[in-house]
Amino acid sequence: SHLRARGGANADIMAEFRRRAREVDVALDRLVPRADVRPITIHAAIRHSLFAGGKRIRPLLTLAAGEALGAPAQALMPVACAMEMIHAASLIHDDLPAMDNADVRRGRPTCHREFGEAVAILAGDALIALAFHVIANACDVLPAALSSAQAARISAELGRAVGSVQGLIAGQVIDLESEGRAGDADRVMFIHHAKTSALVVASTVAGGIVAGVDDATIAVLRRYGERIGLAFQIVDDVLDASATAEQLGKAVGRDAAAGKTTYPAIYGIEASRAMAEALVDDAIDDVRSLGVDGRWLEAIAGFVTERLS
Ligand code: GRG
Repeated sequence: SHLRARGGANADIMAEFRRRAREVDVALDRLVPRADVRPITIHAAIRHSLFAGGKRIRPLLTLAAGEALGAPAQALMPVACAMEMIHAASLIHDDLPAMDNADVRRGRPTCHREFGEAVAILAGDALIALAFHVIANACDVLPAALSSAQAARISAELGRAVGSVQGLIAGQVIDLESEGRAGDADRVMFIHHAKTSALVVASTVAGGIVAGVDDATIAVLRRYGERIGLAFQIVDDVLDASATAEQLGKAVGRDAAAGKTTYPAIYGIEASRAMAEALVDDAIDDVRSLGVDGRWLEAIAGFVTERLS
């Protein structure tokens, strides 16, 4: 497809993603308490969820943006890891009985199924705190690679992505309040923006902040992140609706998705798919407008719609 030609994920790139994801795993392993340190339960719970086979998209975005723009590697990796810690915390809490009440995530028992609800809540809390610790600590131990002003800006971005009126938590609340109801286009857009794009944007922008780029470049990274974050969520919805449509033997995805607050429910499967592809194309144009070697940012954008083909 045209996406493939424009930087979609080929086998080499996928192998490189996996290699970089393993580097993130090694760094994360050093940044969280060991599983044999007391109290063992909480550290085992943190590790259970942090090392459960996540794709590491958010830290990869930080690395890709930072490297394209010349950020020092020692400062980039801890900042990238902080993004994954917040992501892991959000998934632990999302799975809790009070929210999605999920028993399984990534083919394994959810944190609370394995360690109990209290420990799962605390594991999420600890990961949120550790994320901000890791950013502050990076500038404390590596002031030449990350200034206190840069650490403050990254913390401000990340804190906003989680707690602001357009952050993860606000998105989750609107999503919970929408359950079982058909939402309008604005509501779907808001939920996707807040639940997915906010942290994708923060992860991408953080790479730019570590690189010390100007505000105009940060704005391009922000737009890129918003586009691929939204595309990512639309692709998820499309795959969901397509699977349901297939099960029901229905040709029209809109029926399969009816009554849900998703893109396919509102626009149908084909139009949703086209929207995701257009968003990815525009995100790739954003990267090209930076005038640097942005091949990894382009590849990650291509990867978002790869699952559709
Ligand atoms: C504790 C930070 C925090 C937030 C609390 C629970 C909650 C508020 C928000 C939930 C937000 C949520 C579940 C967003 C969905 C994010 C999303 C797109 C998950 C799937 O991401 P992938 O595909 O997952 O990157 P992997 O498994 O690859 O890591």
